[in-house]
Amino acid sequence: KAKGTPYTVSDQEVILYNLGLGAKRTDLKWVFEGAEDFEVLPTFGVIPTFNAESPFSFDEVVPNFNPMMLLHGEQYLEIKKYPIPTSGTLTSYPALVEVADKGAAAVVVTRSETKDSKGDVVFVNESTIFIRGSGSFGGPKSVPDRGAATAANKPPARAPDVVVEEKTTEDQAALYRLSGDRNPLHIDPEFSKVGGFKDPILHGLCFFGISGKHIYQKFGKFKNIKVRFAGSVIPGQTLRTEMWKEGNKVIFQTKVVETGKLAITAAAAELVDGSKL
Ligand code: HDC
Repeated sequence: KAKGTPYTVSDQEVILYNLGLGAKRTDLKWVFEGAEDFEVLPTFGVIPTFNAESPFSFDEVVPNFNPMMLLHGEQYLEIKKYPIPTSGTLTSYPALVEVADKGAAAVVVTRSETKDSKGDVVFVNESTIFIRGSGSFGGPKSVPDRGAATAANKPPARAPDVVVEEKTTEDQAALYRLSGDRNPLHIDPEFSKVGGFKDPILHGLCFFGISGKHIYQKFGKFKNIKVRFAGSVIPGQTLRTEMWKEGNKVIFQTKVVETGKLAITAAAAELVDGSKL
């Protein structure tokens, strides 16, 4: 049995994560440990496992692996238990699920459970990593259906029910990386250039978290959330989260206002209390 990697949460990790998702000094419940309703934004569920030791390395599972060609493709997060702990130890157990061959790229899916000190599962994560230039190895063309983690979540034809716009800051990635993702793609212009980007791009999990914050603000807690990263975001750009409430589910997509391009597609969150709004 895998050993698991412990991650210690304290108000420091909580506040840093919330700031990374654009919390303001006036959002006391997100930035002041003395606030009565102090809390971490729910997408924090991706952080403990992000900091966990991977049971494999990419060059063992795909050909021609180049870290500069790696992009985050999709993310699914399940939150099994509220409230999310703001202190204590959370242990993650990542495992390889699938490697698919998209011709020009490889897609690698991992799954991880994160447990609290009682041994209860608090978070389940499934991450899809898109590795350009690592395909054509004769692998399966697609990944099997995994329910909510792979759902298409097509938005309805009507105009969105709720829209939230938020401008990221030019320093958003510089701040977000301190929650554990030190990939140079998000900070080093030399690295991002080789990866095909004029400027360092924002972490997928940062704009996933900002959209998740918009859903949380408008609809309350969610049991799970899934996104596809369809386009990149440059720190400083404005995100527009468009949301449609369909029963217990909020289907959403996120656009970059300055370009009109989609950054998140095929996305949805299932609400804990679907009756809100
Ligand atoms: O969609 C394109 C794109 O640019 N997306 C945005 C990527 C991005 O900005 N991500 C966030 C930033 S990167 C990041 O945060 C990395 C982080 O630091 C590290 C995470 C690693 C953690 C490791 C711990 C586990 C792109 C380039 C992804 C795809 O575009 P195209 O090449 O044009 O692909 P397309 O021709 O449309 O489709 C080819 C096949 O691939 C499937 N696909 C497309 N987008 C996908 C995807 N699969 C998964 N995720 C995506 N985002 C398509 O469905 C298609 O497959 P099929 O032929 O079977 O239909």
